Amino acid sequence: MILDYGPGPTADTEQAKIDLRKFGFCLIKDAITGEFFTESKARLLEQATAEEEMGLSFRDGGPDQEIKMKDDRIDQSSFSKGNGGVNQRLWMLANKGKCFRDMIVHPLVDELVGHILGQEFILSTHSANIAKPGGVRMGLHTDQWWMPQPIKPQEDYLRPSEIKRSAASSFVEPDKTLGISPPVVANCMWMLSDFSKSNGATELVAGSHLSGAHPNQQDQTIYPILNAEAKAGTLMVFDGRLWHGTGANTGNSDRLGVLTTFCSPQFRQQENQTLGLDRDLWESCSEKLKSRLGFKVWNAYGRIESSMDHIIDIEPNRIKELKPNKK
Ligand SMILES: O=C(O)CCC(=O)C(=O)O
Repeated sequence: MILDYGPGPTADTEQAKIDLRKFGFCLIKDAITGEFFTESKARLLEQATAEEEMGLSFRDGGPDQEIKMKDDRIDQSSFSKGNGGVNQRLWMLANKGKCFRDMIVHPLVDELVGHILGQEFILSTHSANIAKPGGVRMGLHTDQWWMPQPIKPQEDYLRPSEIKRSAASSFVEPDKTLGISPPVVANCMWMLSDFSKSNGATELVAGSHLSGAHPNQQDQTIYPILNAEAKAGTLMVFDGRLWHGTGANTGNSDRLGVLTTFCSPQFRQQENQTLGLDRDLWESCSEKLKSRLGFKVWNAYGRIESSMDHIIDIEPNRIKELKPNKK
């Protein structure tokens, strides 16, 4: 099931669907070109510089970066340049440029993410990862690490809220006779620079999406890791179960990637898109964009009052504590 080779880039979306099923990822060549490409790259670089200048820059992937704890929680200062962080992450891209909002509703997303998740899906995270020289491997993981594993009837199970990113042994070595979970997440990597092994192209293990297992977090040298090497303008779509992670940047140029991550509508979004959306953008958002951001009610979930709600308003009418009229 695990393969030591992957698919080549294609412009044929039917081939891409075959690649998704077999390898867990596909590469669409020239998915983002012309003005869309130029604007996206320029906007990303401009935003990254401004966030850095304003002390907002989030940095990870440093070789000596130490994770600091405060009150039993990871302290935000861990993810700074001063603390040894290298790769720059930008979050909540829905607020940071029309080009990024266009990625959320792109026809290739409709077709390929729709192929994995069905017609309805919502934005989980919209982020960029600028992998910079000196950045180390992120380590293989899946984007649905929180998904409960199949179990035997009557068998005790890991309580869902106790599932951890570090992957319990029952996740690393599951009982495969019980079957596997379906994908409930799909991810899109928009390559805004060439991706090469030396500049930190995404690492992945082809076919791992069908293994039912999660990668061991301690020793990953045993896996046949490939790098998603492709030209700028390529879109990589991948299954939420695929083992992947940022590669080490051993070169001297930045690797520019935008990650648009979707989940099916019954799961929780990683970024709180509905609360986080810049209120000034609401009027310009299409119904499709509002739906993808999570404003659309799905089978009565996500509603505020009536289960008949379709798209909830950004400033909903809240029925508060009421008292009947005195007779
Ligand atoms: O930057 C990449 O290549 C992948 C990033 C990733 O896997 C993640 O942020 O979870």
